[in-house]
Amino acid sequence: MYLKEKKAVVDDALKRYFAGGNPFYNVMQYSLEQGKRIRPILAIASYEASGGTDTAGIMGVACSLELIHTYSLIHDDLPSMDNDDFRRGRESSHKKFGEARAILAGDGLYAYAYELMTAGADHAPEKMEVVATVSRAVGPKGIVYGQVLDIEEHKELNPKTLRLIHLNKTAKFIAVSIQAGAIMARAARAVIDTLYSAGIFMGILFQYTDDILDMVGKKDSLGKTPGKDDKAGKLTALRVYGLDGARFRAQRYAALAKKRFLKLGARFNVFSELTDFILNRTF
Ligand code: GRG
Repeated sequence: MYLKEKKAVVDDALKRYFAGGNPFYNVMQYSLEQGKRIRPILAIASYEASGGTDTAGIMGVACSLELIHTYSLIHDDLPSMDNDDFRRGRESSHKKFGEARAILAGDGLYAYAYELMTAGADHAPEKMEVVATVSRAVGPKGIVYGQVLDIEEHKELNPKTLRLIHLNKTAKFIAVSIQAGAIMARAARAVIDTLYSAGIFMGILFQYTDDILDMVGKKDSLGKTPGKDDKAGKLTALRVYGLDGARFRAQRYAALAKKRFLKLGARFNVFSELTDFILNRTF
């Protein structure tokens, strides 16, 4: 219910940000449709749990996270990367519009994200901190590094390398999505720091369930092609720990995240529910 309600708010805001643009906005918007909106919802949840009352005022920051995430999915699907023709339940961007436009759609989303993140004269220091935090998590110390490791061939099933991939490809961005809301609400530094460490565990959990769903998920509910990681010989939690081992470790990461969220008090209870959602998700 919470997720459905917040997803509707994010979807409405995204529509507004893409209304009245030039025709290329439609190409970018195509790939934005159908996502779960986890990252903006995490930002809104932490903003509200941290006492923020102007949710409409931080929608640019929240939605910017979805734009960055979607850019990374478009580029990940390209023939030179994961080469997947199916994403979010429909043809991926390069399949629908051709490779050149897909690359540009990703570039456009990435740049437009920072326009949305910084729009307006209010909360300038907080926005500056969000820009610094998010760009660090999605650049060469985060997602880009995770993707570089991900496309390498890993003959050795090394748990340390697996953790490094999960941390950089997925967890840092999830953690800073949570932090972004708290920064915008001017939460205390200790709260922002605790949210980061809880978010890292939640993010690793997120990638564990992604790896598990690649093995046991269904194409229709996932909206992407299952079994691809295994076929491509990717270093996944399943290859390192097996299905039961990966499930066991996913539960452990969920418990580690929840322990930290609980420390923040009842206002943050929604994060325990979100952690359980991620643990039990089927899409
Ligand atoms: C191209 C620089 C660059 C990076 C690509 C996003 C990515 C890195 C790879 C895609 C594959 C993958 C497993 C990424 C980890 C993050 C992740 C689990 C993405 C899927 O996110 P969801 O489940 O997707 O939130 P929706 O479609 O619901 O938004």
